[in-house]
Amino acid sequence: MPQLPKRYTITSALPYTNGPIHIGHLAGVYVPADIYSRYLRLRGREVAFICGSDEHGVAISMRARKEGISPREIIDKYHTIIKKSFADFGISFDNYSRTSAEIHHKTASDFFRKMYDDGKFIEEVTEQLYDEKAGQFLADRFVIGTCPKCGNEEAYGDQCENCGTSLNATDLINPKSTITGTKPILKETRHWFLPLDQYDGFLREWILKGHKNDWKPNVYGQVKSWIDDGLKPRAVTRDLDWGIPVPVEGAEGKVLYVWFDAPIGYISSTKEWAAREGKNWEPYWKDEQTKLVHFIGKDNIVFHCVIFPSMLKAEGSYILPDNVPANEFLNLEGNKLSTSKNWAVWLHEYLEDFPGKQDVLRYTLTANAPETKDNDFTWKDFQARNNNELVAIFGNFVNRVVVLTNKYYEGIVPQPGDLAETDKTALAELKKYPETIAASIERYRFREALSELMNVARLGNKYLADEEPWKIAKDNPERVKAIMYVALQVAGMLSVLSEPFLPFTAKKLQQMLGRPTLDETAPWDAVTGADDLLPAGHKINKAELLFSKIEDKEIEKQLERLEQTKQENKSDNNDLPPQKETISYEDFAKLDMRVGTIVEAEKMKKADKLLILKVDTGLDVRTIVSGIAGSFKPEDIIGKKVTVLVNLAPRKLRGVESQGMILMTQDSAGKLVFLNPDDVVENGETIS
Ligand code: B3M
Ligand code: ZN
Repeated sequence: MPQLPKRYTITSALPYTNGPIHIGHLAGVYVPADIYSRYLRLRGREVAFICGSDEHGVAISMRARKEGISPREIIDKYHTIIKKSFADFGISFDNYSRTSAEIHHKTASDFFRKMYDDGKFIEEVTEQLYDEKAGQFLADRFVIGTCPKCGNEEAYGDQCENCGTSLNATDLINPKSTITGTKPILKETRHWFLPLDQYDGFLREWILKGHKNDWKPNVYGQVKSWIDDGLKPRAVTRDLDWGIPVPVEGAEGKVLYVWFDAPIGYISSTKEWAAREGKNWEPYWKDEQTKLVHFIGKDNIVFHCVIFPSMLKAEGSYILPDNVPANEFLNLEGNKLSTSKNWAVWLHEYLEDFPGKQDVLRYTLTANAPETKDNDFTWKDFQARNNNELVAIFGNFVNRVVVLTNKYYEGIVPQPGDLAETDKTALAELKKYPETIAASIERYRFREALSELMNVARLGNKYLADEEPWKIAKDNPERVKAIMYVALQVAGMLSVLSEPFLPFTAKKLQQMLGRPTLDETAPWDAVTGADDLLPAGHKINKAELLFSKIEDKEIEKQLERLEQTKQENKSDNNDLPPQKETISYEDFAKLDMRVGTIVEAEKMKKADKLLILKVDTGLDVRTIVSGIAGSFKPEDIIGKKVTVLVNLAPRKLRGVESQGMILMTQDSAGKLVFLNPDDVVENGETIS
């Protein structure tokens, strides 16, 4: 078993209280952080698992404007909903605070003040974007424009969510106010800047040299590219009326930048917890022996790996994170999750439709976690994972063991007598799992860890299927005792190892097995190598179902709901481009459009977006290169009827000549859709 530090501070990103929580949040941040924390507690470590609501910043002000209520009402509303969702899904925070709390205002103010007194900021009057119509400076989400790095036209004033680059509002090309839609002017204002350029050497030494091998490649790569691009001073104050006042004279009407105060929220939340528990918070943030780990989504990497560590370094008395295992994003049914488009599975709504099935969602989200690349959640996969894995493997095994033990021995674990080779092999294999799963968790590979957990259940299932105790119950009762004893040990192991992943199930299973409550300080270590997890003579309880089948109609209901969301988005989509200028009939008649069929399709090498198609146009079979690989897999579109513009001048794309264009439109979520006539139309028919 790997040796571990004695103490851990584990943080998970503080969610903005500008909406409820959906499956993307859970999969990317909170479930992995919870698995990690629960595992460490089972290993007897001192753990502070910390979170809270992020209640400042423009995200909140904007939501308040949208709902027509005050920021205070917004944060109270969503803080309550979010906190409840976390509790409902068994996210085992030691403390869930909020950045509007007094202790946070004080901690963040003091932090700023200490840096200020130590001369760590640059104070400067610069020109910033100003909305004359709203009478307000624009920063962060109050301004959008084109990202100078990747060309995304909807980059925010502090960050481009497309390429992850952290920006200053004045970097945006064609900035536009999101309050009034007008073009901002430049106006002078005084602010305090953190001179990140002065931390270049520190960051290179600490991350680029020190964490090259233990940080995830996606995190390391992003950080390296920012540092290599050259770090610039960054304003840590704002002209806004919502936030923590800048604790300096002459700063009236100014507040701390939300990304300055929010990460300090981890510290305030730890303080709040320690005060409540009668503990000292300081070792959790200041003792070099403590391991600090930040769980976040990939859009938060720069803040946790560059800005916050530079603040901690500047302040001088804090430890730095040991790791920042950021995840990629989860999509839903092929499209990006979106709060504003309501393209999401909201946790509070999920529980209405699937009461008591928290672990099924935790399981599916972990099995599909976007650990190394963006991943997709589909309802069909959710159903299959429940029915074919949780019900058919885990649940089925446990149920057989418990039912048979009750039937044969009135629930008493039998004395096994001599063990056969197969029994010894099974027990030996079983003993390896605590270590195997631990190794995966330690490396933040939660999908891998979960699949190893399922292998424990598979081992049990296969063992019972091979030994078939029910067939020899009458003729060979001694043999059956040994078999049932071994199977019970597997169930006992499952009841401990499943706890980080499936806490509700583990609890039920522990109750069913009548395990003496695991009062050992480190149950995970205790079960490793234990020969008698459930000793002979121990009494278990009656069987209870751990999982139940999810029917097709339940899944259809969810798919219908999403379909309805798509329709709604379509009907209130005001973003349609304006009509183009009028053309003559002659202009139109120049277009030669035909019905065709895709007969071959393959990916263009080294081009993510392009497919090389062979299309039967009725006139010929020709090559068309089409930028649709983001929406379709080649094998799915062979045989599809499409509309082709056949007289477009040929052009070469990546060396392949494209002889025409397939006409496309898109659905409300941006997924491409063919204009495909009914199959009754023959290839080559003209469109006019
Ligand atoms: N509230 C951003 C987000 O929800 C932010 C995280 C703060 S962590 C200190 O993406
Ligand atoms: Zn960008």
